[in-house]
Amino acid sequence: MDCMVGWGITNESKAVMGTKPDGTVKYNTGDTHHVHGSYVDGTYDGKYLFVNDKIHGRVARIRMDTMETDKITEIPNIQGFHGIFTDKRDPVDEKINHTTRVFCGNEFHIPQPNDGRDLDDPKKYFCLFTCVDTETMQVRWQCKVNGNMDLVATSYDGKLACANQYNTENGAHYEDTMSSERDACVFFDVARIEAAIKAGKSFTIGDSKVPVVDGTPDANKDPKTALTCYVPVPKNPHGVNISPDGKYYACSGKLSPTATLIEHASVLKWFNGELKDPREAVVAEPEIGLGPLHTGFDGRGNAYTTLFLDSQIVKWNLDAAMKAFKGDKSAKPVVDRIDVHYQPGHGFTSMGETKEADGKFFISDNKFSKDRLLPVGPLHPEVAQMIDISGDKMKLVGEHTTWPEPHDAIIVRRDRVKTRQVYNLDDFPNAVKDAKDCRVERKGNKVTVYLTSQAPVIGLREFKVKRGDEVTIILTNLDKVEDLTHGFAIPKYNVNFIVNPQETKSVTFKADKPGVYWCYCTHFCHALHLEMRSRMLVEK
Ligand code: RUQ
Ligand code: CUA
Ligand code: CA
Repeated sequence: MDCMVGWGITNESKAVMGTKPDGTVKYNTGDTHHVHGSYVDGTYDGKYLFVNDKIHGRVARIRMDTMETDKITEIPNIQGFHGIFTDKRDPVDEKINHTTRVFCGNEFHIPQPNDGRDLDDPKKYFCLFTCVDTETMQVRWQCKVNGNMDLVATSYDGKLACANQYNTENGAHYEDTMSSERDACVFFDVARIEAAIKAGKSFTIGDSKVPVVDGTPDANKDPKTALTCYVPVPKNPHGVNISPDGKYYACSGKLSPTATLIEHASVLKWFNGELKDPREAVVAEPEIGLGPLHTGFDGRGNAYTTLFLDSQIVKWNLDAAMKAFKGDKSAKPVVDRIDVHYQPGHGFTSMGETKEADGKFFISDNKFSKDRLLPVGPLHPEVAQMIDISGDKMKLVGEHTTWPEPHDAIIVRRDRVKTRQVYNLDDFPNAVKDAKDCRVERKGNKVTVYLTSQAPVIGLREFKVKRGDEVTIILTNLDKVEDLTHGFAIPKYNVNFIVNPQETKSVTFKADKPGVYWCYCTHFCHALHLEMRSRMLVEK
């Protein structure tokens, strides 16, 4: 719930969030981690952003023109939705050079269906990798895998999606999750999965109608028909990111001081039966420091990885790492290090997840601030730090506090962001288009109050309802001036939302308390902002 915008309060936001039969919002908690944009030709098209909700397994779509969430999809059969990434083109129809899928990695393995069966048998639990359609926001398919998935990455040719996995042991306790020396980065052959589903080689789980294919290692031993390929990576790896040239995936070791570089072309070769062992797709594994987590690229052949334990960003060169892997003792992969404050998690470069990586900036999202700021109580703000990576040496150039904990972000070049500043009145079927149309309409005990706001006036100076009425207020902001937002709050009725220029929003509530209630503007809009009010008169 966000009173600043009325998210979770207005009928429009409730429709996006989903409601329970009693009309209340289904979930009012969330746990977002990663955000990624939609693509055309390997770079951001400025249309959508997608963000995951780990706790409830939901994916939200944000319209980039208004920077508002317009759809939320709850994914069936999963718990703990961690990594998310959009595809970058269609693997089946190469002419479609834009995003139509968003891939969702599932972290917590559960019994399937999770209806009380197999509670004490974690070896029977499993995770699902999910594909959601970016336009309809319907779930297209799911793929059963071994292990717990962390981050998701996608290739520039649309052929592969992948996820790093830290619990290929399928352990239920942390010591079990660390029992093997290697886990994996699992690759999904998107076209093959979709062909298998078309051919009806799928099953369903519980009440869900989503087709599921089997992507477990045992069912995918023959490369020529395999839907998945598990490339071993040491140990409880964290993060997987693809280089802007589309050639390499970097997986961080987390519990190993290494990064693992996996070659895209080699993974494709494995799927074609030209490579015997997925291990042959690993082309470098440099030692880079302690607790490596996430990697950004500069488009000049260098990678920048966050080191959680060392509290550093390490810059390493891909070519040198590949030479060293082949045995060249003179090759030195690590070229620079810089301290950050402290314990970085995600790190990312400007436009670094597109073909247009510009090599200008890297941002380190740090998990601890410790002594960095004035003490403000037990809960410290965290810091994000900006590093200039344009030269040979990394330079810290900016720092700001953030809410705990800054998780992930992308840096998008500003010409890719084309927002609109004023809504279109016609986009809202329920708009009150003229202040003269303000009125109260009653049907039985259902009352609709049509209101407008135009600084400093709310369309009705007062309106009367009866105790027990179900009241819907529809409010259109008739101001056309950029940034001229009005708010609307009703004390004791838990109503507080804003309406932007030329926008319409509505709220519905029960008039259960008789008396006078001053409906007031919450957003400083005019010299007469404090005077911008109406009265709701509730008869007893
Ligand atoms: S991830 S802090 Cu799993 Cu976002 Cu790394
Ligand atoms: Cu309208 Cu303040
Ligand atoms: Ca493990």
